[in-house]
Amino acid sequence: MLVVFIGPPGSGKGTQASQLCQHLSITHLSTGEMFRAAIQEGTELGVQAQQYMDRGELVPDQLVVSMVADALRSSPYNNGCLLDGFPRSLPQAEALDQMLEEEGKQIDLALELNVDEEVLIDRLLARKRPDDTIDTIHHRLQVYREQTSPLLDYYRDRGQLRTVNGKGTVDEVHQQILQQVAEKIP
Ligand code: B4P
Repeated sequence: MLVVFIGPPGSGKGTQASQLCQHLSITHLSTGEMFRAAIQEGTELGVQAQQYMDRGELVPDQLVVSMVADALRSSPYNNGCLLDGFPRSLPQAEALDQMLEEEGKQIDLALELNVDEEVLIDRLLARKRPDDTIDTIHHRLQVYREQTSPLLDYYRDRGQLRTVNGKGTVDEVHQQILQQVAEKIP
């Protein structure tokens, strides 16, 4: 089972991905977490990624795609995998499809977490991560609208998209996600 989560910053991708992966016993692959780990470890990738993350920009596609390709090659995801925060642009989605195609696989479900911007801003300001300043948040929301939201049509056209209202409590959203997963992947 291969699932991708799409949603603006603060929509709860990380929160819900952890719960779903635990529930289904599948591998959780979060590009945001991978970059934060690289920054923590002070690797070359971390140094490069940090300048983009601090500005609320997407890390360049080439860096993200090669990091994900390495992770998919090395991580045992035979039971399935949830990609949390990847893809975030059309070139990333195309690169992912190509990687999977080479292994005779494809995405089973692209799940959109839909949340109003006012709610997102409140959540992100409460989280207090270094990249959660008000200016950066506004920029990240704009980047989402411009670069990531076209993915919704990309996956809709392929019949892979399902949308969940991400505004409820963590548990309410989790229940909706389980329902979508059960309908799409019986
Ligand atoms: P990510 O780590 O993916 O983080 P995010 O989009 O900011 O947050 P997420 O949606 O996971 O929200 P969360 O569950 O934490 O990305 C960080 C940065 O890395 C990006 O800006 C970018 O620079 C870079 N990056 C990552 N992937 C990339 C890619 N593929 N290409 C290029 N660049 C990339 O929830 C947020 C808060 O809300 C939490 O405090 C949580 O507790 C709370 N919350 C969650 N659900 C809630 C609910 N239902 N009710 C109330 N609060 C809730």
